[in-house]
Amino acid sequence: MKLMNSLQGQIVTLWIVLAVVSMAQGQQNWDATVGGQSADMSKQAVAFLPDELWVHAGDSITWTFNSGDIHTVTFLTVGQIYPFDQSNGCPPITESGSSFDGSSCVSSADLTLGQTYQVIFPKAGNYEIVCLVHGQMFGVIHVLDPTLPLPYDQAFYDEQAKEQLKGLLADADHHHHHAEHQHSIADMFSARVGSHTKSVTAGVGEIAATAGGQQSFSLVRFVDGTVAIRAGDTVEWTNLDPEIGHTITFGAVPQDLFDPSCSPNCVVNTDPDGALHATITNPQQNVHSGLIAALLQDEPGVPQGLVAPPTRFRITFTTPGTYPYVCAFHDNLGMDGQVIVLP
Ligand SMILES: [Cu+2]
Repeated sequence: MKLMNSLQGQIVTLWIVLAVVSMAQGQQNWDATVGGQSADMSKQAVAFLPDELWVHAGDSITWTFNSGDIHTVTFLTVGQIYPFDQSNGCPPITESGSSFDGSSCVSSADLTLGQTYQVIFPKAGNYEIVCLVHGQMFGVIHVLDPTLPLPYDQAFYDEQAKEQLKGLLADADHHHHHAEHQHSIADMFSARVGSHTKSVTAGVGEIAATAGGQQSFSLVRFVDGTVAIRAGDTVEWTNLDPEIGHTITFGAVPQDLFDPSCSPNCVVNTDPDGALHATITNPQQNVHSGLIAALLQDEPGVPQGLVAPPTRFRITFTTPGTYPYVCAFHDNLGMDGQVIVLP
């Protein structure tokens, strides 16, 4: 009996020691990552990696950004409208080390390769993490009372982040097939409307679901982006990425990246099927498509929208010459191409 008591006493003491240790660990910092990419930056993982973590109230998470493409770490309040752009997002941007307890939003700026952002979670709750640049990129942070056990440790999350990144970037081959398939459909369609049209895929992507949110893969390239045509022919660019918008930009990059523009002495018209269409008469003209994006999915409770932004951009070239172009959003990742107009 006495032995039992002493044993029980030791167990209780051990339990208290463990509890104190785990409470002390309750003020722990966790590490997670945002985005990832291949060496040439063409393949982008548009994701929080991992996108679901369990931490204790009082803990913090430090996110390290791992891609040339920009992202944000943002926690909006329940009922807050997801903004159209960063500038009316969570104003103003909150500094790294801010606390989020659900009562007011916190958000990093647009961050890129090597930058970090930390958030402290003082209050238990389940909080969605979003990126204000990419609407289909989100996850969840479960903040538990410090007396409750946590299911995973840092080593688990490190491994999971690595696996998820590998999985997303490995989708690349599949996506190339996808692009070629679409390409041939576009050519068939073009053949019916006129044989003088060339198609270029302006980005390809795919969204993957996880239990905690969504992650996606993007090929940030003009697929077969260098084309040779005859004067008078038309090139058509189509975005096949459900996550990332692109531009097709010849000449000077304008201030306003989201709207189409053309100068001097040219206009961007809208074709009957909703595609934008410009005519370039010389290599000195500046032609900008504005945002070209795959149509967004409908969401329950959200009003039916216009069929916008445009999915396709067409340019008819009337004059022989060499016409280099870029995506004004992703020039830094090497997203460019060239149109060679033969007589
Ligand atoms: Cu782009």
